[in-house]
Amino acid sequence: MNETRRAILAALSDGPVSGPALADDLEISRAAVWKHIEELREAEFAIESGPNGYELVGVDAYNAPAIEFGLEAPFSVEYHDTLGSTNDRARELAADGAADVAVIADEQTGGRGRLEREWSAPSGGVWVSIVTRPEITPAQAPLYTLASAVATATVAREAGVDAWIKWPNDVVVPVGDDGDYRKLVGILTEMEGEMDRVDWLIPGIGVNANVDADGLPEGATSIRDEAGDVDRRAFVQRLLEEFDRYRIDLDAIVPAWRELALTLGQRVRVELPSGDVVGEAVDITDSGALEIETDDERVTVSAGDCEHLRPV
Ligand code: BT5
Repeated sequence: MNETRRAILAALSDGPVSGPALADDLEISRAAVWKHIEELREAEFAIESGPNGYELVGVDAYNAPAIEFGLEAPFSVEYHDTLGSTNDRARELAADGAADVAVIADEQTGGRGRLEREWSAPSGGVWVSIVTRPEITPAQAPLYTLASAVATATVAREAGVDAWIKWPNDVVVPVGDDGDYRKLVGILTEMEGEMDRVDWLIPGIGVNANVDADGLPEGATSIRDEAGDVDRRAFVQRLLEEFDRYRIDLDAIVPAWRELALTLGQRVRVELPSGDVVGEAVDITDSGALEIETDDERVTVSAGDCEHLRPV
């Protein structure tokens, strides 16, 4: 956002301020203040003119200036009403050298899951991809996926949803006690780097927020269906704040993940190119790999599709 408009918002966040006072503080003309206020109103900041000056009465919008305003994490926001895939756009920005940008869309027309699968992303969801340039090794990259899952599950719980994590990258809502679930969130992490260093890493997080689960693929649920609509601006702000908190404290990720894990203690089947591994999920390692106790041995798997099975 333009620095002057940011400064005006900062001033208004403490209560009403008169036009002349703003002009004095920011060393601009009163006409310029008026012009910036008009532009903020166009960006859907509800600014009223009262006896004490301009007053910010609400932020209803879901767009870049609104999400950046009051965001307590160091990300800039690029917002689109519609986009093919936020991950594709984030990759373009990463290739141009960008860092710490959250690409957010109201709707995606070509949302992607893992392994070229489709991700359904109608208007009303929270579809966000975060361009990061972390100082980690590629082996640590799965931690960023776990951090995204922890952040999203935490914020979904704040919204009143009984959210849990299914290893490695889904946030789900349990159905019954047998490990069955509906999928609320999918995460697609993409990266580029060399053997010993990550160049960029993009967690792409898709939350079925204010959408009807009926219109989504079978087995999906949404925040609307579980707990009613959320304020998407506040939701995505909290998500970015929680993600930021964990990426600067990598040691905190796995313990937090364990607390939220639906998978631990479950009988699971993980599909690997070398064949399926079936057994009880007993733990995850410091780098986020799943440890499975099969009939014969303990196997560590670092990636793959994981299915929860009914207990035997
Ligand atoms: C994922 O893949 O779960 C990762 C999804 C990542 C989506 C985000 S949205 C923001 C960013 N931009 C993108 O283009 N992508 C990311 P996977 O584990 O492969 O699961 C995909 C499967 O989930 C599909 O084959 C469907 O069965 C199912 N699915 C598709 N859309 C869904 C939805 N909205 N909710 C629940 N399940 C869905």
